[in-house]
Amino acid sequence: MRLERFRGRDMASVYRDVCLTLGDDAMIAHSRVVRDGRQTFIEVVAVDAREVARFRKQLTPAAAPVFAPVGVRRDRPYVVALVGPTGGGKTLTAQKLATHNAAFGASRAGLLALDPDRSGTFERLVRFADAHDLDVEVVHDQKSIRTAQRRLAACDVIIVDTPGCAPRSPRAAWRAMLREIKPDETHLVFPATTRFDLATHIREDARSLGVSHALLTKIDEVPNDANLAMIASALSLPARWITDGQLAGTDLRSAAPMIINAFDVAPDEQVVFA
Ligand SMILES: Nc1nc2c(ncn2[C@@H]2O[C@H](COP(=O)(O)OP(=O)(O)OP(=O)(O)O)[C@@H](O)[C@H]2O)c(=O)[nH]1
Ligand SMILES: [Mg+2]
Repeated sequence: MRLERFRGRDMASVYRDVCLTLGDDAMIAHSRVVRDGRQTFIEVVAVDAREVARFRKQLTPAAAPVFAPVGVRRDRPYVVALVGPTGGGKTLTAQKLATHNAAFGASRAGLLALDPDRSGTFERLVRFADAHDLDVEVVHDQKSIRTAQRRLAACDVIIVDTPGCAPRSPRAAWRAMLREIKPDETHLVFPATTRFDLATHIREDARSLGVSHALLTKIDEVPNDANLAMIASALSLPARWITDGQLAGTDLRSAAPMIINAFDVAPDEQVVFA
């Protein structure tokens, strides 16, 4: 979804520009008063209303935690992979998805971690899996993937956790491992605390990983909904879940109501100093 930024001396003139460019029913995602030295001006970020409508349609059906008709056995587990920037919440979200009712209900979930660097960062995940009686595999190279998949074959769903992905290290070995796994869904795990203008950049990088969904984390850490709405629109990907806390057992929710609500209350006034 294309976000456009408008600036002017007063709200009336900025709004006129918005309507001329995006039409009368343009939606204002964000507005603020900017003080630059002695000058004060109004800045508005707006979106074409038709684009918002399209975006909402994309959100609502995708939000239902449906991955296969209940009770129908697939010939192989459904695979959901989590990728995204370092420290974004992938591992904690993997734990939540494996255990939270809002994710896969009573289905049997298994965990698969890709760790070609033998970083040991997935020990927490393994301890969590052991404590919750979940199947877990940590693979260090491509040739071990098949074996891990065989061991997890009795699961209904496999959640794949990956190392933090910095946009400038595209050749990381786990990317080839992920391609080999061919996930059914790949969620870009993206903290809502990130500046929204980085979202498009990170999404571009994630495109090569075949990202199909956005999964916004750390919603509990953002003071208002404007950034959430803007990140969601900048990523412009279907979303099933969001996370809003550090407790694996509780802090996972359906994305659609949160994000739609964020759009509805997004326009907020704030004063910043340029
Ligand atoms: N407040 C809050 N903290 C979260 C949320 N999700 C994750 N965190 C915290 O964010 C930090 C990083 O979480 P991880 O799950 O380790 O992130 P990661 O993406 O796996 O990190 P790397 O594997 O190092 O890239 C931890 O302190 C988590 O508790 C959330 O929804 N809300
Ligand atoms: Mg991790």
